Order: sequence, then C-alpha cells, then structure tokens
Amino acid sequence: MNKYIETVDKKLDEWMPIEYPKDIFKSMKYTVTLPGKRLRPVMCLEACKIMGGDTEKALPSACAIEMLHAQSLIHDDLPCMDNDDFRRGKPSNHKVFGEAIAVLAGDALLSFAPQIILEKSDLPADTLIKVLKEFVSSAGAYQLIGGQVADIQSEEGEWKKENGTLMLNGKTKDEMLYYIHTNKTAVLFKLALKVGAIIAGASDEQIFEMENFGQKFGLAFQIYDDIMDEIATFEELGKTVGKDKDSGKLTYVTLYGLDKAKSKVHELAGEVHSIIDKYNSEIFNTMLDKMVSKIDR
Ligand code: GRG
Repeated sequence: MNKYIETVDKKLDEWMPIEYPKDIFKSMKYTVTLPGKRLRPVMCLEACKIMGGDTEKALPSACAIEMLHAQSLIHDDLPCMDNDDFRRGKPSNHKVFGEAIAVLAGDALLSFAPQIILEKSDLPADTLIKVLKEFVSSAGAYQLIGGQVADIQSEEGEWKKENGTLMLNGKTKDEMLYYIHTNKTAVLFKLALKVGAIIAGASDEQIFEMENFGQKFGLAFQIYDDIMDEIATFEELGKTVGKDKDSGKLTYVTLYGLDKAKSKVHELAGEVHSIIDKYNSEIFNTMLDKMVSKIDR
C-alpha cells in the first residue's frame, strides 16, 4: 500500500507543475498534494493488479481520480456548501487562496484530470475511451454532482408528510440517504475500481464485480465517515468534528443512531469480503480492517 501511495504522490507532484497564472496551479496542487489517505488511486492500482494488469498503465487514471476527488473536497468545503475551514489537517483551499480561486481551482481540476488521462496514458484508443466514459459520467449531474445536490437539499429542503411518511423530492429519508451515499461517495470508489479493471482488460463480469465492491465499500465508508464525525478528534480527521449533528445533516448516524450505524458498517464490510476474498488482496483487506477497527474502539 505504501509503495502505491509513494508512486502516486510522486506522479501527482510531477504532473502538476506550477505554470502561469501561478495562483490557480498552486491552488489546484495545494489540496491534491495534501496528505489524504489516497484510497481511490490505491484501489484503482490494486484492481488493475488483481485482474492481471500492469499497474504502470493505470497510474495516470489513478492520479486523475485523486484529482477529481480533491476537486470535490475543495468545492465541498466552500462556505456555500459544507463550509469547512479545515481539510486534511490544513486550512481549506478557500481559506488559503480565497473563494474565487478555490471555485476556479475545482473547475480547473475537473478538466485537468481527464487531460492527464489523455496525455499520460499509454493505452489503446478503445480502452482510453472506456476509461474517459466512466470518468466523465461519474463526475457529472447523474452521479457526483447529483449526490451533492441531494445532500444539500436534504439538509435545507422542507420534508413534508405524505401518507404519514416524511418525503422530499419524491424520496423517503431512507431512499434519499441511499441516493446520496451512492452518488456522492460510492461513485469515486466504483470509478477507481472499474477503471483499474478496464485497464487490465478484465471481463464485463469482473468489471461488474468491482462496481459492486465499490458500491458496498462506498456505502460503508460514508457511514464510517459519519460515525467518525461523532467519535473522532480533529487531529485524527484533519477537519472540523461534530458538524453533522450541529447542522442537522441527514446521515445514517443522525437517522438511526451510532449503534445501528456501526452494525451497518459491519454488515457491509462482510458483504465486501464475500465479493473480494477470492482475490486474496492484502491491500483491500487492510483497508476494510482499518475502517472497521476504527469504529470498534
Ligand atoms: C463539480 C464534479 C463536481 C463535483 C462537486 C462538492 C461535490 C460536487 C461533491 C462532494 C463530494 C464529497 C465531498 C463527498 C464526501 C466523500 C468523503 C467521505 C470524502 C472523504 O474521503 P477520504 O476520507 O478523504 O478518503 P482523504 O482526505 O483521505 O482523501
């Protein structure tokens, strides 16, 4: 895992030079290169490896997915969204560069990332098109952006009783939570795993298996993240803690309580194991074990 992280960090630094106008490149690079866990690029490389592929070939895509993730973090922290002053243990992008540059840095990363895939990948044209198709559809209104919109609206919108059940935009709280977690969070894990498998030349069945893994891992990870918001420290999370409860955000924890949230993470982790155990991946097992052990302390 550390080897993958080192390689990704080196490439992120190399592929993000500070050009003119410097502030935008500095702002883009600032959040991308802060010490995140690098879960998505590691998953992309490991999926490529377990499918028998050459991980070198997946590196540009793995880095581009980390850039897309950083883009979503920059915009998520803005005052008009989650309004968080800290990210990855440091001041958020807009706290360092100002709101205008932070908005533009997110926008710029959105096109810079696929540019990296196009310019740095050594892949056949049909594979490149498949990878880019996954990338652009994941980043758009059908998935990542749609998930964020639902997240914001679930907090600010007016839930109304229909036949005795609270509803918003045609969804119950349960359905809304599933939509948000699928599109805001699981989407980038699915993207990373599918892209790694596509680059390795995996079969449609194997790609679907990776998608299923990403979906279940993503759901578990968002619930884990919301549990950590309640039980972890600032040092551990690198961002403000306890915000969900204070802002009345719709999360698995605020809806069902800590105990049910913990059991759900266990249940989903078990389902992930049943998908991936046959691959004997130490890296995937470590990721799952770390997540579960942190909520079990
Ligand atoms: C304009 C394409 C576009 C998207 C913007 C702002 C937004 C839409 C989406 C926000 C998505 C978001 C912030 C989801 C939260 C997912 C999550 C749990 C992030 C934390 O991931 P970690 O813990 O972070 O892997 P590190 O810092 O370790 O990488």
